[in-house]
Amino acid sequence: MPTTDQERDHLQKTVLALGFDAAAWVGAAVPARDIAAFQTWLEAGMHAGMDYLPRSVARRSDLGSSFAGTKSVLVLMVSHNHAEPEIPTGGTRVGRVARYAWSRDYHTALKPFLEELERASLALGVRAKAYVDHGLMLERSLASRAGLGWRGRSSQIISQSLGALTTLAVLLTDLEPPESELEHLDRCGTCTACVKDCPTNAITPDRFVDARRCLSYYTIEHRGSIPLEFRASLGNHLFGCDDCLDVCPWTNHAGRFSSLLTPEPELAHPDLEPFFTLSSNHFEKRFAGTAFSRARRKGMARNAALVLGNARDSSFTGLLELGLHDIGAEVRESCAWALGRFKPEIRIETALTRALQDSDPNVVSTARAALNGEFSTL
Ligand code: B12
Repeated sequence: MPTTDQERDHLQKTVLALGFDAAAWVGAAVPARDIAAFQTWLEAGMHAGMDYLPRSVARRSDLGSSFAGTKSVLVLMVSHNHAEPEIPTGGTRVGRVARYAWSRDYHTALKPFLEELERASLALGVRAKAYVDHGLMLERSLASRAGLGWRGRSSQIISQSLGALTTLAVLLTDLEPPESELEHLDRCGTCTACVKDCPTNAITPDRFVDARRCLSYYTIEHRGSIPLEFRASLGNHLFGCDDCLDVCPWTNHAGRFSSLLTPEPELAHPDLEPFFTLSSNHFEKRFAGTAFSRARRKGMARNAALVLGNARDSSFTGLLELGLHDIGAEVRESCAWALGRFKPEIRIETALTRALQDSDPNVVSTARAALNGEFSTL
């Protein structure tokens, strides 16, 4: 009969053999400190419009509610610190995409490997269930207590060897937990690079990210228009934001690792035009299994409009004029804002004047402000 130590060791080796970049064990008990931190964040309203989060406190505080009988967790880490794929030729490719989204959606890409791990557990007589993000748990709390890294000022788990650009997954098991926990030492020191580099000052002094100010939140999770105050700071961020992770010195120290995720040029440097021209159905088909499907067609077109407005290249105005006829009010409104960033030309003024007849009052007020030159100096 193998001992629990041997079983844990075997599964940890299986994970690395499958291609994950790091893995470590931790007990299933969630510390009161971390539940309290989560609640403080929620009570301050920092979850913005992610209403599913406050509803999940009880589930996140007890791993047994996700998988009955959980005693220990194998926390897995995968690097997405990939080399940048080449920009494909043709199209309008001026938007920046967060690196985790350069590959097929990690939720689906990692699934077969996680299923293999579940089978390997079963073969040992260990009951186990794997999750990546979908399980309701405080994944960063598990990762730092497992010793995979520390929670940096950006609130991201930073690994000394892999850096800050990583994805987490977990395997919940009924194996006895390791006797001691070795929470990783904080190695941020006096560095505040991420705090200073955040384009919207979303990182608070007590190491929370306020989603109400975070570009990652706005470009991925938020529905409807993006608040005016963040649009110029959005720059060329089309989907997600890695600014606080790119600037982290530990990212620069990290080597490139074997990865289960493969970047694709068309995801790293997408053509923005299809976001305006595809129907929602065609968008869903074309981008199925990618992270973009989370923002949906309207969210991607909204983000693209703001990126084009910030780029201020007159060859993009045709797409923005097209977007003024979009079925999504947030897309039309964002296009009106974006056109207001350009030098006033007759064609743009005519298009914006027509938008004054829009059925949506936000589109009308943004078109009016654009015609008044309110966005040209931002
Ligand atoms: C909601 C969410 C978001 C929100 C809010 C982000 C945030 N910082 O809270 C938004 C949409 C903004 C977001 C953005 C991103 N996200 Co996100 N997100 C999540 C999600 C679903 C929940 C996070 C959460 O509970 N936040 C609430 C805060 C309070 O919790 P926390 O930061 O995790 O901290 C807990 C513990 O670390 C612990 N703790 C331990 N020590 C200490 C010390 C102190 C002082 C405190 C306060 C707490 C604390 O207590 C906290 C509460 O339990 C997780 C997946 C999951 N199920 O956990 C992914 C997750 C955190 N995201 C992830 C990623 C990759 C990103 C992005 C990089 C994507 C991108 N490129 O655009 C950005 C990074 C932005 C950033 N700097 O955080 C990864 C992080 C991997 C890693 N290595 O850390 C996760 C784990 C998903 C995954 N499975 O890989 N995300």
